[in-house]
Amino acid sequence: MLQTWRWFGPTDAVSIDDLMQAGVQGVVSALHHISPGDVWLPQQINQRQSDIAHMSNGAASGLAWEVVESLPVSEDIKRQTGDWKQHVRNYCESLSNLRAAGIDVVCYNFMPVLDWTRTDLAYPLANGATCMRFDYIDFAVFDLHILKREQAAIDFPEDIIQAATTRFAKMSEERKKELLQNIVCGLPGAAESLTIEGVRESLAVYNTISVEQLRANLIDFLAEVAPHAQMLGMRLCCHPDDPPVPLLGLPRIMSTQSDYQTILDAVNVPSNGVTLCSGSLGARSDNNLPQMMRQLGDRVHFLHLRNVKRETHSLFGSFHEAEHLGGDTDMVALIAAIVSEERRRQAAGRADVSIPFRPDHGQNILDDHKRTFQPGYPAIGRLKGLAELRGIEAALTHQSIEGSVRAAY
Ligand code: DNO
Repeated sequence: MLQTWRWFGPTDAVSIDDLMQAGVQGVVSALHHISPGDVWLPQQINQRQSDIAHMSNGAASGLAWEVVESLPVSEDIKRQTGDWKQHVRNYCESLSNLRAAGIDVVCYNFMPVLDWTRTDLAYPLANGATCMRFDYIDFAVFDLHILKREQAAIDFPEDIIQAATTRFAKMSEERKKELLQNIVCGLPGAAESLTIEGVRESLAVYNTISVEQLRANLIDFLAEVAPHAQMLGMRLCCHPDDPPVPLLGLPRIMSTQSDYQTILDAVNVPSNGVTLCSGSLGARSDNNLPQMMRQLGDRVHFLHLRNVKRETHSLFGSFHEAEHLGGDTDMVALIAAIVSEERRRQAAGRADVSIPFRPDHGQNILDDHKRTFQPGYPAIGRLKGLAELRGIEAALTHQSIEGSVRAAY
């Protein structure tokens, strides 16, 4: 497992010097300033590589840009509108430029309009830490009473609608504003930052796009870009929907194991792969992450290791981002499945034996409370996550227990 860390570029509050002290082995980054649909030019890519390769005193960091997260897919490509064909050609050109710079792994998502969605960015926990949270009732308040989406009432269970109506009646103006901001503001990695009017307009454009249509559009996109990536020797990996359910009436197509299987089978080349994000997928009680790793492992090119605690017993409901080894996903079993997959790759003589992973998100703890980070991306909370995750891998691959782990998984 290659221990990587997401770095948002020179403006990131966590510096390359910090990453070195955290002991990371590689960097995940993106050129967030380039609009979706535009080409990433060689000199822009090289500049970011140089930023990653150097510490603040100019000395070599020894770190490289290992994974692109994300090379965003434009809304036009997702809808097949406007200049979408040109955007696909541009996507292929960006891939060629990245490959020429020595970067092989590219993450993207196919979520319409919104990237990941939370109702709280700093939810206080009993021990003083804060974390990101999705409160299903607050989300219903937003959809039914703030956004006032016409079809919203048919998308929520009756008890959630009742609870949302009661809660909205007592909600302070301040919380209403905060809720709006948390849900519609461009979150880290989001391709586009949105206002409420912007959300309404963007949602309206998807009114006519069904789940089947969106899936067909993803397959059309992959039918062009995956063979190109394969020819270049690159690996593409689709990030799941976060959270993995339909939201705001938008179609969602990457929420379950069978969603992934459909897409992998439709464009059946090794470069068409998966970003296994245990936190996103783990918000649904029917997603079994170790099993997904065993079933899809062959095509998992990138891992986001994170945990969520589901707060209800339903298939989907409120959840919060737990500590990396807390929450509802059995992280030890998941890492054991990853280690097994890497063993299989080694035996098969594959070049991509070491799968890049990053500690995805982290709770704000200790000095994180005194600094401003991208929501979900504090320095110490993530460092704690990385330390715990690498500890599991070290234990599972230790020679004294390796045989028993192989037998168990
Ligand atoms: C959030 C991230 C996502 C992710 C994109 C990938 O923390 O996991 O924003 O980067 O969905 O395309």
